[in-house]
Amino acid sequence: MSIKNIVAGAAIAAIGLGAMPAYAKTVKVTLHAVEKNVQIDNKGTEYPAWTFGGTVPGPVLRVRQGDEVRIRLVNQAPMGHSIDFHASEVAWNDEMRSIKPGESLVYQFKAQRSGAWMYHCGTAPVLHHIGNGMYGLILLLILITTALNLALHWWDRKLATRRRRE
Ligand SMILES: [Cu+2]
Repeated sequence: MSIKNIVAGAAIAAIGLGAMPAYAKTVKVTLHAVEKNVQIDNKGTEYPAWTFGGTVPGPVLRVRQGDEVRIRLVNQAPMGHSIDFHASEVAWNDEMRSIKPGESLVYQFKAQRSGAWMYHCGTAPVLHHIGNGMYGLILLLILITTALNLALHWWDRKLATRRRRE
């Protein structure tokens, strides 16, 4: 990594920190449970996946310690689904219960335990739902790791731009 990249990353992180709103906030995300064919190799092979938001894994969610997290799950699939957030401290079989096709439910918790946590569909059989694609990552960040996260986000975007040009 060159000095130019390090300086650019630090500058972007500093700008990001300066632009942050008040420390704790409410984070609202809507995820759609959908069945979708996803490509699983570079030859165009597709697999009929069960997804959060049409991708496997689901989207990376970034919240900060102290935030109130409200995830609205909209079930557009033909079977029951749910979300189990390992970052939360609520009962998976109550607040994170399964919902039927066509239903929606808000999963809500206060982000208190920093770390990188898995989220996944918790509907039985759980391993079948995870294995078919219903899992993702939620980053629960304390302030110092937020700066690191911004730098990583900048790096991700830079790599994505490079891939598009290739
Ligand atoms: Cu599921």
